[in-house]
Amino acid sequence: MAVANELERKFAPKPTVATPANGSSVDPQRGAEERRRLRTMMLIRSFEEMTYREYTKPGQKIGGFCHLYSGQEAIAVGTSALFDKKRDYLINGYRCHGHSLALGMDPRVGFAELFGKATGCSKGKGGSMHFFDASVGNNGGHGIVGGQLPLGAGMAFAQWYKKTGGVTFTFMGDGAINQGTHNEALNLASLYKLPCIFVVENNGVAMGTQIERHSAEKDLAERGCGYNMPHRNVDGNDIDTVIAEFGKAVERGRAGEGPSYLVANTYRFRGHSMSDAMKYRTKDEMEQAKLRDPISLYEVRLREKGLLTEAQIEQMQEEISAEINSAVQQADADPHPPLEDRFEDILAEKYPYQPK
Ligand SMILES: Cc1ncc(C[n+]2csc(CCOP(=O)(O)OP(=O)(O)O)c2C)c(N)n1
Repeated sequence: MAVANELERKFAPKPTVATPANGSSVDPQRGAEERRRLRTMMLIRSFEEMTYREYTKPGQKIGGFCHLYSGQEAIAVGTSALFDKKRDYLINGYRCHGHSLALGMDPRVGFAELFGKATGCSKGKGGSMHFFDASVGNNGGHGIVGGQLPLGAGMAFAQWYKKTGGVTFTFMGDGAINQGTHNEALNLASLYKLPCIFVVENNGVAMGTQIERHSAEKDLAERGCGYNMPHRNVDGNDIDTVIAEFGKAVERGRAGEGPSYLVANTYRFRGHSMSDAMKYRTKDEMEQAKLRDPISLYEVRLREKGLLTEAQIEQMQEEISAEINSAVQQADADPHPPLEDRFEDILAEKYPYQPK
């Protein structure tokens, strides 16, 4: 199956170094973790590109809004390298497929959610914007821009109150920082020294509105000023930088020193949602962005370090293609939720709400 391979290859620059032609000269254990990270980024890309195909083909089986993460993978996978599933939390906007896969969601479960099937992560009732898996601390995607920020601060409050040592990654887009919730959440999180890591995934546009047209301050890390917490820009296309910089924020949070504000600068290769002709972009801008594709950058780096061979990358691509194809087929064959369950899981049954 060539689709996923082609799409991955499309963005990949030719490696600039001579690399071993097969796995014989590479110790299979050396670099295993790095190759796993690369593989997860590739898996996310393939999942998203397959989602694009499924959404746009005749007889479309995916309904509702759908926002793809292609181009931003290093941020989610870098986060997952630091994430402790037993005590950390993650909360997100609606561009949430990549983070869920990075935390280990089975692609079949993801496609089932997109297809509205009972086996989906939200039993097929949430769709693209509501990928959740509370069992690993994934508190999901949220459709209201900026709505997740106070929730993230609240979850970090619970971690602080219960002294769990956990941290909460609260993701948002660059557009979300203009919401009032941004001010409220950052202020309280810092005032109470909550273990909240605010991550702005700055892909340069809020829908089609460039930063220059939506933020009075162009350096978005500066938007963290005034909250008495570390605030900095991070290269969001470089997974090693993401891990190093986010890692400092994790340490700070776990040590009870309070929140951090990180602006991960990146680019999205697809439109905002599925009906976006991207007229706000030039061809030149897109070409330049592809040169900094996070997957290609990491692939080249691993090759240069002798941690990856041509044979290994080809094997990964083949495995991922098979995995994604099989996930789509299985999800497609899965059942829809029974009609009588249509009002289940929609509203809290009990009022006032009784926590278990
Ligand atoms: C409160 C609210 N206002 C408007 C919208 C419509 N809307 C959906 S996405 C979006 C742009 C957000 O862009 P950004 O925060 O940069 O996130 P990205 O899509 O780049 O991940 C807008 C305005 C919404 N969902 N919620």
